[in-house]
Amino acid sequence: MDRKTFFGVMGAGLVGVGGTNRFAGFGGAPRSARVGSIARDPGLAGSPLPRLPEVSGADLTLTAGRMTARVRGGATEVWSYNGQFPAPLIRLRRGDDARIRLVNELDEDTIVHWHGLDVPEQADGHPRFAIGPGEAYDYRFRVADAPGLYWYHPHTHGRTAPQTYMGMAGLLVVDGEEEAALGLPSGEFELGLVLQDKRLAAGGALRYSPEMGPDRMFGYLGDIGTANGVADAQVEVRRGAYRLRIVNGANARIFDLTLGNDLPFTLLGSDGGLLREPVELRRLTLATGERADLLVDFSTLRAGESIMLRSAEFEIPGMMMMGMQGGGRGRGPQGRGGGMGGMHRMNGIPQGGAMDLVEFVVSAEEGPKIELPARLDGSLDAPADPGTVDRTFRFDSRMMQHTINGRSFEMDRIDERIPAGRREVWEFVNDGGFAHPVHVHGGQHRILSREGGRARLLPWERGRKDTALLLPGERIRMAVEFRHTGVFLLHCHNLEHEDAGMMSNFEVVAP
Ligand SMILES: [Cu+2]
Repeated sequence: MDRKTFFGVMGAGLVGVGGTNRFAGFGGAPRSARVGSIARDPGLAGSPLPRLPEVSGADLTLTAGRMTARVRGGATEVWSYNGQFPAPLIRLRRGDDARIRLVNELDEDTIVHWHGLDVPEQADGHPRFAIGPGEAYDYRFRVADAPGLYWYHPHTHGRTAPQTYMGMAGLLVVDGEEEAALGLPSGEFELGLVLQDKRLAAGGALRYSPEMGPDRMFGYLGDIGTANGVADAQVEVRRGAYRLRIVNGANARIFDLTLGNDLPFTLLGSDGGLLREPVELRRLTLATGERADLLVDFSTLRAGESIMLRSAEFEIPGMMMMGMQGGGRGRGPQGRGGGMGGMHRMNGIPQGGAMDLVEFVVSAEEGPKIELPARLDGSLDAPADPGTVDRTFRFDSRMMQHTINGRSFEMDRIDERIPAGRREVWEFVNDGGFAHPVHVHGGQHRILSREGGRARLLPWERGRKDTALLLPGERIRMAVEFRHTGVFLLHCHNLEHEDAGMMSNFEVVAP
């Protein structure tokens, strides 16, 4: 059954896909024949990809506020930082003392989380530190993390999804000498990309209006892909090597990234810096919160050729699906295996639907040639696996509830206590029908194993990780260790799940 048929026959029902064991979607060969390259006139149709404005975090003020921008079509209100949309890329150097002041000019509470950085409790952006309108919060931390791609976004309890969706999502790059020695593409040949999906109202207004049914269960899925805040993004590239530094900053959308013409790309790094060695790929799954550091060589292409970075179609076996044909509650066949009772119309392109993200148009000019070394980060060893489990966390979504070990988040409840400096193995289990990208605060961790579902680690999961995609039926073990004492968070990075309470406090205590 091909995908179109699949969605077509779902009607309004909610049905498990457990019988389908085909898994070409993730990490396999692209199935869509429509991915291709076409010769075209540069500069037609699309919107220029905005280059991210860059600032240094050594002494920085970030002011959260509303502004007007253009995503596609007319002007729309967006929320961002420092009056810049897309939000600025913050550059730090390993060893820097970061001094960042957050000023809140929104008319609701907010707080910023530095996603992936190993920072003290006071600098982690826990929602209990959220500040009100007109207030400021000072972050001070020593940059201890490996050079790599991190990001920042709000962590306001119950409001992380709308704030991030409205534009408050920025890249954070940690630079360092060990990485500079590799001679990777930089300057105009280093492109930061914040990938998201959006729904636009008539006239191009950005809209965040989740409905109780599908939006609450699947998360807020959009109709269009955006890169650095714009739809139909298009960028001219020279015939040479580019470094693409990508975050999936979407609320709920999982991207299965491919390049047109099945052009291969090289994976350099993932969440917490470079991999041990480069890996050539044609497809890479990036769940919300995850990052990918890619090298793409456009030198094999002809001037005028156009290559689309897009999310290819994929299926998630065992995932609950809702049809697009519903149209109202209580009509159509009752779903099998659904726990939702009523019928809902699917909003946005379903999870796994194809989506264009950025079009690269190749110019006649030559770009840099890069000889990659066999080793990128030689200090990154395979993590030791004791074969044990210290703690188990069950992620479950049913009846409009999203829980970890059966409980919803409470601001003042500590669910686990962990001694600082002790290496533990945490197990994440998904017995339900929804995808959960699991994010652990407190720095970088290592994924040890995956059982069930995809039943293996993917190439982009072999480096330092702070976010791990847990699909239905999967069981992931992750080695964690915390340096700073205090209260930190474990949560689902589907932002609607997170806001609904799929989040847990753990306290790191002195050993
Ligand atoms: Cu989730």
